[in-house]
Amino acid sequence: MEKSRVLVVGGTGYLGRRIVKASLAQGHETCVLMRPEIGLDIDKLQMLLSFKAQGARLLEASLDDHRGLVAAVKQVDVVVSAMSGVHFRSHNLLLQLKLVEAIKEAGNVKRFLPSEFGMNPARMGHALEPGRVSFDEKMEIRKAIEEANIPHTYISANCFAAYFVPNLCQMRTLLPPKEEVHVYGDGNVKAIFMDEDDVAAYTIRCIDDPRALNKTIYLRPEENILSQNELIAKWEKLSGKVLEKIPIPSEEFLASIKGTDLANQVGIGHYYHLFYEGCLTNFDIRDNWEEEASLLYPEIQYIRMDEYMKRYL
Ligand code: NDP
Ligand code: GEC
Repeated sequence: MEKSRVLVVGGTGYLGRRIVKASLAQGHETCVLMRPEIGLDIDKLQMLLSFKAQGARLLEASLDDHRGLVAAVKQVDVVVSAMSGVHFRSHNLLLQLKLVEAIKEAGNVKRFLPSEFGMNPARMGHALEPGRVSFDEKMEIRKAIEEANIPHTYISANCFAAYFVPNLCQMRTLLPPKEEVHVYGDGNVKAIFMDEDDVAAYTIRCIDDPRALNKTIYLRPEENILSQNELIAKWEKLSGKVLEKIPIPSEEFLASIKGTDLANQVGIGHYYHLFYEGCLTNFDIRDNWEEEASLLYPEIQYIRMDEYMKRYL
């Protein structure tokens, strides 16, 4: 199949850099937005230069420069945004409205993938304050996309492994617990965990697939649908150590939202929906505007979570 020209926005970010890598690896002509706001961020600049060395083209424009953005967008067929949506990082999802405006005016873009890559915001209408703002903002971007009739794909990527797996779903750390682990409720609620490079690989597979046009694509590979207890058991087996399990009843967990900082309040809300409510797995994918990526792309060999954890041993 003929390859697409892809523009990645947010390309130096945690997910964005992996999307750039996947786009190059899958043979697409890959452009990365270089924002003049880069200033003295020497690491960001070096990363952009390394993309260029790997064959990407750097297109310079600020999100505040409408004409520059339109000119950049006109050079590609597909735009993938991986702008930040994490509260303890920079977090600027609504800036994507400027991107939508530019794509609308340019009129040539065959597919836009906004920054989603988590829970499906369309299923989070009941989400707790203050964490719900990120879902509300993602829905606001969807509304702008759909009102402008921009062809799109929404990627529901579930839990990025590095945020949830090595720490066995503990908050405020990314490292494996050494003695004890706090368990949400009975620990048996199923969530879904994804290697971040696999998120990027599935995302890029979707960009020119008519089956993903104007659809939500869930990344839900069978073997990565796991409960917290199952993750803990995998780590105990790998490490050869047994951890003490400390259950947290849901009321106690929810009460801990009081008196903590905003980023942590957001986190507590998200974890409540994920690990008590089961918001990633308490529904079937059967509506015809939704598809599952590992069924669409069985040739992608996704990383299993015991394999993922080995690097933390
Ligand atoms: P990052 O925090 O790494 O930021 C990505 C990029 O956003 C940055 O590199 C930068 O782009 C851009 N950006 C940040 N601030 C600004 C600003 N003020 N103006 C313009 N651009 C800005 O993002 P993540 O990779 O963590 O998140 C990407 C998506 O993935 C989000 O939608 C998030 O919700 C989701 N996510 C999902 C998780 C999960 O477990 N499912 C976990 C983490 C994130 P540039 O490269 O141009 O400088
Ligand atoms: C699974 O879906 C999502 C996950 C999503 O739709 C949006 C954001 C996320 C996560 O990215 C990192 C954040 C956020 C939810 O919880 C993560 C987090 C991890 C928040 C607070 C923490 O203390 C934390 O410690 C690892």
